[in-house]
Amino acid sequence: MSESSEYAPSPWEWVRDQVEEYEASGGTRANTLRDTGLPIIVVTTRGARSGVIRKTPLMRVEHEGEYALVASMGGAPKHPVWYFNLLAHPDDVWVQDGPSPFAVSIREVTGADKALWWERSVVAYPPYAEYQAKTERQIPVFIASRR
Ligand code: F42
Repeated sequence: MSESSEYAPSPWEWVRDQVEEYEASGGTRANTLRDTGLPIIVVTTRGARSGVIRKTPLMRVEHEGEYALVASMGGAPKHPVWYFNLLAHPDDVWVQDGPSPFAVSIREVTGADKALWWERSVVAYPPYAEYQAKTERQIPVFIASRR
């Protein structure tokens, strides 16, 4: 089942539509979060249980060719599902930042490394700070590096 290439679009319409338009335009349209003007990337994961392909837009937090994947979900009390997909299938992850997706290796950061990437994340997308303030969970951050 984990070899499935079936794509299961997000149940959230605005997310599904953003992925569709971003992909169809090679990243030239639908490449910001709504009217913020701040850039996004699209991350592909494999479902932890279903094994199907999932696509998740995230804010673009790039530094020297690496990307932070911030599991903020607007400061909700629970981690987003894609966080668990990354843990379950770390070797099946792609990032699209422009015309086409590329395979990445991922690592979750903690301690000083996380503090540094958190700072970069908040510079890229200031509301992350508010999201962390409003939830008791520690918002996880993964780093994606091109393979
Ligand atoms: N979310 C963030 O967390 N951080 C961001 O920086 C961010 C930016 C952003 C920018 C643009 C945009 O359009 C959306 C943005 N989002 C951001 C929202 C993000 O794209 C996700 O929609 C959000 O984080 C929620 O992710 P989620 O994985 O929890 O999505 C839910 C709604 C979802 O897709 N649920 C599916 C469903 O059918 O209910 C299940 C998906 C799934 O992966 N299931 C797994 C499987 O095996 O298939 C496991 C199921 C299980 O129970 O274990």
